[in-house]
Order: sequence, then C-alpha cells, then structure tokens
Amino acid sequence: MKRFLSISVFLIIFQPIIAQQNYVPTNENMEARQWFQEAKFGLFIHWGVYSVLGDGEWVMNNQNISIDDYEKLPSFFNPIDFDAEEWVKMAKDAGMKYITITSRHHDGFSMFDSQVTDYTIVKKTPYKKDILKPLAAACKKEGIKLFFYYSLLDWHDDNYFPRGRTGTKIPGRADGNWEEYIIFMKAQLTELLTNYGEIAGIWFDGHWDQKEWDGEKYGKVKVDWHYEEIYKLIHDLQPQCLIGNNHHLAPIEGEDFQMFERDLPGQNTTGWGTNASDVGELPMEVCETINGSWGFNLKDNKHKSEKELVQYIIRSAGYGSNLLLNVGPMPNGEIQLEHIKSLEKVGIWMRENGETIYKTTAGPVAPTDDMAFTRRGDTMYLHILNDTKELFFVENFKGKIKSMHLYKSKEKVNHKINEYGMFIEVPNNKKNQIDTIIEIILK
Ligand code: H79
Repeated sequence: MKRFLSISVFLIIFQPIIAQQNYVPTNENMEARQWFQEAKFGLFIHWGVYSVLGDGEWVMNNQNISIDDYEKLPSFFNPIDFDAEEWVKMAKDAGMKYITITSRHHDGFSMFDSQVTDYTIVKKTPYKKDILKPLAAACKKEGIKLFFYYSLLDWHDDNYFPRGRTGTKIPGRADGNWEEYIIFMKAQLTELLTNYGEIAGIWFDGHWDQKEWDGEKYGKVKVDWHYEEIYKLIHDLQPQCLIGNNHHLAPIEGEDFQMFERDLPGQNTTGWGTNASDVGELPMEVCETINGSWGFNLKDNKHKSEKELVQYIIRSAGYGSNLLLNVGPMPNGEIQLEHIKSLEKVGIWMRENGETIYKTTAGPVAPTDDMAFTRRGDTMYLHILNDTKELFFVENFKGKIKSMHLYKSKEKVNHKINEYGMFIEVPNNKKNQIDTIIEIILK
C-alpha cells in the first residue's frame, strides 16, 4: 500500500516539463550570471493600461471586466509626463543596477511596438509610442541593465486556450488555438530581443495559471509551454540573456536564474511559493513591492518604510539573493512621490553601506529574524537588524577570526566563540536603528 501510495504521489507530482535539452550556458551567459549575482538590487516596474484604473494589474480579473470594456482602456492611456531618463536615474540613485519592466502583463496588452498583434501601445493609445525604446536608450546611457517581464498567461487573446485557472469569469473570451499562441509568443520574444539592443534577461510569469491547484498544492500542468523551443530561441538570439521563470518550481533546464515572489528563498511564506527543497544552484532574485501592489493602486497606502526596504535588501543578500523592488508608475508616467522619496533614502543608505551588500555572497550562518550575514572573500559583514541585547549571540558560528570591529567607526568589538556559537558585545549606544554592521575579518 505504502509503495503504491508513493508511486501515485510520484506520478502526480512528477509532471515532465520538456525544457532546453542539455543546456550548456555560453561564456557570455556565465559572465552575465556572475554580474547578476553581484548586482544585488534592481527596480521592478509594473506599468500598463490597467494603471489608468488605479486598482492594480489584476483589475481585469478581479473586477471581471469584459474584453470589450477593457479594450476601451488603451484610449485613456496617455502618459504625457513619462520620462525614461528620470526613471533610470531614480533607479541608479537608489543603488539599483538593473530594471525589469512589464513588456506585456496578464491583460495581454503589449507596451511595445509589436507587428504580430494590434493590441499595442503604438496602435491603440493616444500616446502612440513604444515606451521600451526610450527606456532601453536611457538604460544604455546610464549603464543600467534592462530585463523584460513577459507574461505567459493572457486574459485577452483567444488563442490562450485552453484557458487557465484565472480570468475564467471575464466575459467575451472565445476558444482558440494553443499552438498559434506559442507562435505568437515566439514572434514577440524575437521582437523584444531584436529591436532593443542587448537585453539582460526575460522574466516569465503565469506558468502556474495552467497548473491544477487544490488550495494547498499544485497538480498537473495542462498545456505544453514549449519551453525547449522558447528558451533556445532566446539564447540563440542573445546568448547572455538570462532566463528566469516565476513558476515557483525548481529551476527547469535552460533557465539562468531563480526568482522568489514576495518571499525569501525557500521560506514559502505565501503558501504558493517555492519550497525549500526546490531552491537550486542558480543565481537568485527575491521580488517584492514598495507598497502592497505591483501595478498602480490609488488606495494602497501600505508604503514600506526606509527600514523595511533596507532590511529586505539585507535579508535577501543574506541568502545570497538579489532584491527586485517594484514600483507601479501612475498612468501619467510619473512615479508616486512617496516612492521617489523612499528610494532616495534607500539610495543614501546604499551609498554609505553598499560595500557590505554588492558583490557579496551568503554568509556562514543563514539569516534569522535578528540578523543576516554577507561575505566577500575573507571579510564578513554581520548585519544586526533588531535592537537586541548588548550581548548578541550568533548560534552555530564557526570560524577563525582575525579582527572584528564596527563597520562605520572601525571601533573594536569584543567577542567570544564557544562550542555553541559566538557572543558579541555591541554597546547600546553604538546600535543603529536600521542595521548595525559588524565587519569580521577571517584569518
Ligand atoms: O506580476 C506580479 C503579479 O501580477 C503576478 N506576479 C507578480 C510579479 C502574480 N500573479 N499572481 N500572483 C502574483 C500571486 C497569485 C497567486 C494565485 Fe494562485 C493565483 C493564487 C491563486 C491563483 C497560483 C495559482 C498560486 C496559487 C494558485
């Protein structure tokens, strides 16, 4: 019985996904991975015709807006205050090294000049211009790398059929042809990787729409995503282009990085995230948003504080991961003042302390609620994140220490290591509200 059970569990869980077979990343790709792993901080941008309604990027699904009604939205999208240079400079000043922007989200609307559909910013909005073009130019000028978010799921295109588990109550959807949909996506990806210069990566999302879900765990995938062809196409067009897919699974062959949505790697605090056992060996990226929404949400005032934002960068880095921090620009093309101000503060912190974040890897002990370690060669940085006791204890710490001091003032820090871990004396008046950094040089 037990054997039978484990075989059936195996059959349910093991759904083969055909991926890029025997994928060997090129040298350019390996270099790009290295760059990515060291970059540590990027800007995520969710911007689309949904921004007009100020109710997030899932508004079409959440309000069950019909295809006909939603198609009126592009005519209101006229971002006269959009200035790509400003966005890129804002990101750069915040200490970010790359930008990932929605080229097309689940509503199926292309924010770029695409020849394989009429449902684009150029053909359907009064703005009539491709926004990825000036963004790519500004990124190039400022030395910021550019990734494109690309939705696999589409609530608008009839060829996204069989339909997935979301968007089922949107009126006006018709049956179509899945293979045509794959051809369409490949044509759009070809455009994205041909018309905008060097693209640092493609960020796929929506895979989970075609997976069965019983409220606790995923089941079968209903469709063939043709990942083998799609991933190969991307790497053939631009070998350095990093592929990531927000499928919440272990990496699939052909992918170059692994992302964790609103979650530190392996924690699965959302319940539908990536399990600890599915954390692979690829460079990692945590994504989270600056308030509570991805796309612009007029009523969302859950703006994260400077402390929350900076500590999320530190915690991500403590796992060896990047943080991709999201803003949802307004329909006029501006970013909310609250968010600009927060990013300025983060930028100041990064200028002062970035040495303890950039180009680091995870430290010797996994992060806890109270601390995170980062490391570069023989130098380790212990980030104390909460106002703890004067005698701070790091469990399971092993290692031979040459010297230990406060990162800022270089004052010596007393410590003691025994079989249980390390005790560190941090005087109360030396603590910092956001992060008390202790630099540890190993022997
Ligand atoms: O683009 C942003 C969101 O619009 C998109 N990903 C980020 C980066 C996103 N889509 N969904 N989610 C985030 C979370 C929603 C998950 C759920 Fe489900 C969809 C819960 C129930 C349906 C997937 C399927 C997880 C469980 C079952």
